[in-house]
Formats: sequence, C-alpha cells, structure tokens
Amino acid sequence: MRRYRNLLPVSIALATFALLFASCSAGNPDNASKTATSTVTPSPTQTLTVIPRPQKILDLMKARGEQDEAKPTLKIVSPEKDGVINGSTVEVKLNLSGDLKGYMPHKDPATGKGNHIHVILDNQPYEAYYELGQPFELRNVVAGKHTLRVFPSRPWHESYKNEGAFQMVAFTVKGGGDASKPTTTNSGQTMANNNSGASQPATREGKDVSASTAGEVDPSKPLLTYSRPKGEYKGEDSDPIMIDFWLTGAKLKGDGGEYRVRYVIDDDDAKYIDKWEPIWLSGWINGKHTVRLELLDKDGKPVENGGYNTTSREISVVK
Ligand SMILES: [Cu+2]
Repeated sequence: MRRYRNLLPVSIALATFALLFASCSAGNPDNASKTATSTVTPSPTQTLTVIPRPQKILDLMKARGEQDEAKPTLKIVSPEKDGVINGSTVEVKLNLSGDLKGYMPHKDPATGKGNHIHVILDNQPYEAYYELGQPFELRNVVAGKHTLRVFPSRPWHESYKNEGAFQMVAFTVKGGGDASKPTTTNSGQTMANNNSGASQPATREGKDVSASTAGEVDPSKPLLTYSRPKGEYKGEDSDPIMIDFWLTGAKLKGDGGEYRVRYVIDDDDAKYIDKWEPIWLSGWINGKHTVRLELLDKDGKPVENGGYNTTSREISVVK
C-alpha cells in the first residue's frame, strides 16, 4: 500500500503532463482550423503616419528645373459654360497659358508618365488628360446637368495650386448615354457612339464615364475637390500614398483661414489637414482601403456644397 501511495504523485504528474501535451497540440496552428471553428482571424491593423515629401519626388522636382514654380492657368473652351450638348460624348477642350516655365502636359511613351490635366466629371474620380492638342472625350455621359472641373497636375499627380489653375463649368447633356450601361474599362477603345454614328479614332484620349449628374454646386461657395488618391497602387508606388485636393473659396487654418480638411482612412480616427498642400501617408497594408475627405467650417461642421465637399474613394494597395 505504501508503495502505491508513493506512486500516486507520479501518476498525477504523468496525467498533468499528458493534459498539458494535449492542450499544447490543440493550440498547434495545424489543428486550430479543425477545432476552433468560432475563431475569426483578426485582420492585420494598419498604422499610418504622415511623412515628409519623399526623396523620390524631391529628385523628380530637381530634374524638372523650374517647372514646379510654374503658374499654369487653364480655360475651358468646351464644354461652354451653361452650354447644351446633344449626344452622349462631351468633348473637353482646354487652353493652357500662364507662366509655364516649361510645364507642358505630355505622356512620355517610354515611361507612360508625364505632366497632365486632371479632368473631373461631376464628383467622379478624375481622368488624366495628356495631349491638349486634341480634345478629351467623356463618353456615355447621361442626360442631365453636369459639372466639369479641371486643373493641371504633375507626373506624380500633385496638382498646381496657383490662381487660375482650377476651372469649373456647368453644362447640360440632352439625349445622353445609357444610364443602365455598366462602366467599361479605360481600355482606350472607342465605344459605339450611340448618337452621332461617326466613329472617332481609337487613339483619341477619353473615358467611358459612369452615370452621374451634377450636384447642386454653388461655385461661389467653399469647394473641396478630391483629387488623390484613386485607383490601384502597386509595388513601389504603394507606399507612401499622397493625399491631394483642390480648394476654392476656403482658406485653411494653417494658411490664415478658418477651415479644416478632415480625412478618415478606413475606420480609423479622423485626422486633419490644416495647410493646403499634399500629405504623404506611410504604413499601408495590402487590400482595399477607403479614403474620405471633408471640408469643415470653423465649428468643425461639414460645409455643404452639392455633396462635393465630402468625398469617399476606394483604393487598392498591392505591395
Ligand atoms: Cu494625375
């Protein structure tokens, strides 16, 4: 009996060891998927930080000479202010002038990059317009009232912010494109023109646009025009990512005014931009992200202007 009593602590120890071993193996990642059916894998968290203007861009600026001190001004020749366009294709024609210091929109065929104009129909993501010698076509525009906003941009999509760079017109489309038609890709192909019948050369710059109409925008009121980021960011372009916008009729706090720009990435806490210049955010993780920009008044309330002062875009990051 005494012998067995001596063995008892040993068998408890053995049993404990066996239990420990069992629980360890249950915690093994290979088994976790079989046993832990109710566990949701938490998504990795993203911590974004504002970083200074990247060296890569400083180098580009240096290589461009004086171009970044240019004061390019635009005039919208077409569509005319309050003009009426018959058919679904809107030809955008612009005049570029001002103190250009060598600034000229053009896509370098080798790199696919270059100075360009950001063209914004209603409050859709901008389209890049490179060769001003021929019109840019907005295709499949639906009937109704629309707005067009344009401003010059650099190859890295940072806008020029001088007086006269930004222009905006309202116009109306009669007839128009098929609103039920899905947006097609910007393959550069000219889609069937549903009104004029005359097919355009496929080389013409343009975009089949999504169905949208103008907001009730008052150009005399403060207006925040969302520019970047948009679309897909790949490889070395995926971090950092620049936020850039155009402001009319509103001066930010840090520039001696009273307005602020609030930005929210995904479901993160709101952050603020108090100077009208681009910011670069670093720390993006792969996947889709939402970027929201809003113009706030001195009381921290969103400034209403046709719905354009609060804009969300989905971007995707592929590192
Ligand atoms: Cu751009």
